[in-house]
Amino acid sequence: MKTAAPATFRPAADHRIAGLTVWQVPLTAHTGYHMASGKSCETVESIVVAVTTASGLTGWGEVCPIPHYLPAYAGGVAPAVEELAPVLLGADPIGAEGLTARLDAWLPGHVYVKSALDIAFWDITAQAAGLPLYALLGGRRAADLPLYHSITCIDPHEMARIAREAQAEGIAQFQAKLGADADWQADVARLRLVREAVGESPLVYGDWNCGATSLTATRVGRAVADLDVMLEQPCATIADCARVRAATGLAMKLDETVHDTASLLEAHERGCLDAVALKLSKFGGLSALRRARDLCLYLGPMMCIEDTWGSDIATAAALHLGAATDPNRVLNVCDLSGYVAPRLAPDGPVRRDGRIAPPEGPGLGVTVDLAVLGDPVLTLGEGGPTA
Ligand code: 0XW
Ligand code: MG
Repeated sequence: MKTAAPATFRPAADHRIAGLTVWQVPLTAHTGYHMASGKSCETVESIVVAVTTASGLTGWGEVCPIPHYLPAYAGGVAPAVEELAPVLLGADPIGAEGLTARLDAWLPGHVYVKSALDIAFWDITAQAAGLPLYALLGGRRAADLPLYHSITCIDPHEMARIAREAQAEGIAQFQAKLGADADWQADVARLRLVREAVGESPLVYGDWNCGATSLTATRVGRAVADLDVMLEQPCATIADCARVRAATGLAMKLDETVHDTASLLEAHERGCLDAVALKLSKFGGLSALRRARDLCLYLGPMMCIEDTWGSDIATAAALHLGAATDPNRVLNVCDLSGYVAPRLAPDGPVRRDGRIAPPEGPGLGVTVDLAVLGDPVLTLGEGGPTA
């Protein structure tokens, strides 16, 4: 019997990449934001990428590296996009993962650059499907998501005041930055006063951003071992963080040192992965973060789904993945766009009663304000949207 040849599927539109545009936008924090080892994000450069298709779609991406924080810097994005142009122009972004894999083959590493591009590919894919991005990342699992509030490392009493203020707005998770003044007893006071300020039920944790030795972190941890607090990334290696966890008995969240499958597995094996920060630009975009999310569902840590810093595009991308993740396993998300000005998309989501929801339109669902972006630093192919 003769069977008919399978019909070749032809997409209704040509979604190949026709143009790329890159902007650099300074974001200024509403209040000072100090971390250990002199790191701060008063004003940092965010890189915005628009990927336009022959079919007329525009996919948006954003990466905002904090200086001295991770192996990433804002000035590296535009040259890397230019280096990747031969692979990008004319390529099919639909499905995102395939094209991001081709970028990895052409230019290994540079995951923070790929993060912005990969987010834009997902935005295009979901717009082409006419669906909000969360629908392609597993489907909506929660109406909205719990936020944490990050508290700059300053005078302990001031930090307690900020915690109370955020709590009055509905926040129930508090990240106290530690170690900025290299005074371990001040860090003890920070954890005690914030814990006391918000009462028994909320989650309180102290984040050293790699800035402590295992000795200092252990002294602080043992001095507050009577409290219900979690420690975040005290030291610069997973091994040292594991020693602090074992010596203090306090739950541990890892952030900077966990950025791929191997580091997730190592942290899990060393027993110091009670919680984890899954940041888009640390792993390499939504494709990589979706895989990390799935591995974490198996390994067991509670997940903070966010990015390093940024405005509405990075925030929306993380919220879509957060909303498509088992809510029992989402520790929290971050409204990065609420910490900084300007807003890239005035219609982007905002915190309400300590919670936030992803945008509802097709794709990322944010309307980027071109006037805020200024002049592009790079235009390739047919370029992109103009004001
Ligand atoms: C990356 N940060 C400095 C900004 C977010 O608010 C959280 C924080 C961290 O290191 O966890
Ligand atoms: Mg952290």
